[in-house]
Amino acid sequence: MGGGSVSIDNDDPATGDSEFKLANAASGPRKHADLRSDMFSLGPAGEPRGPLTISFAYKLPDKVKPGDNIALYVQFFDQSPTHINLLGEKKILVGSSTGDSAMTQYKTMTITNILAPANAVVADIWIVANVDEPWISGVAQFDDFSVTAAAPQARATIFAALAALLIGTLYVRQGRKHPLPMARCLSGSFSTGTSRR
Ligand SMILES: [Ca+2]
Repeated sequence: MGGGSVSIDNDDPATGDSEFKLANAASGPRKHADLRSDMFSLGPAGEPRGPLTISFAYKLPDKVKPGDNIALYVQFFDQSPTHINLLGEKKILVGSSTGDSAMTQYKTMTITNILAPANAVVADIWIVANVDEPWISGVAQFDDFSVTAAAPQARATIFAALAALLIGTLYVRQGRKHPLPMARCLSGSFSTGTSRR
């Protein structure tokens, strides 16, 4: 962070005892603030995956200037013992893009159908004020983040049907069975449920 500020505060949570707070009120390349979650697992690369849903609560209590937005990125990475590479990201804007200003209550934002790159194994959420998108509209509060991934129902069903055909073929040819691939599901969340004081 630079110029702006980042904190976990206890004064105005959406739920629980605390909330994340970013603030930046001055323009210029050195004036910004950002907050990044821990990385969370997406499950093994190459496995069938359902689309992700991200949900969070936000409140922009100050007057939001035209064109100002806080940018949230869901970032997808591959990972090995020697490297970690950004493979893709989903960008979400709140602020003038969502028509919010001088909010007196939190709103919940839910984004569905986010597709992770096939080779991604971990992801994080990066919340940014005044880097790619201008933000000199003061405080932005966030709480109650969650990321879920549905089991890949439709694809799993098709895959299972194909696998059954293949197994039938193999059974005829080789006289033995192969195990069915298992559909995977993940879920994770992070929030500021506990006071740090
Ligand atoms: Ca909270």
